[in-house]
Amino acid sequence: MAESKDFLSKFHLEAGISSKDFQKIWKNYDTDENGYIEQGELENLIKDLMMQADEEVTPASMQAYKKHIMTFFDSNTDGRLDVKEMLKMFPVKDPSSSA
Ligand SMILES: [Ca+2]
Ligand SMILES: [Ca+2]
Repeated sequence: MAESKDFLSKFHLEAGISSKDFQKIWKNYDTDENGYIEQGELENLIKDLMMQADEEVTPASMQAYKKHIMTFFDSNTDGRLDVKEMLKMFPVKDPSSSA
């Protein structure tokens, strides 16, 4: 995986989701509701994405995906994902209510 779009197409995210679905995803994974997806929360998200893609979840692949996501989506490199960064990972089709 060399590009962020490879990641998106692998998990069928490139087509975009509704802002409602984005809210749902966000609430689902930001379990401590602090406004950031941290490493542990990100692992849950990756696990679910991999299971959806019928991919075996191993510690090695988990590490690889985490690194990949952080490289491409953590644009301010603070080691966690905020809403803006998550929106790059889950492009929203109707951005009106997501800002
Ligand atoms: Ca959090
Ligand atoms: Ca960040």
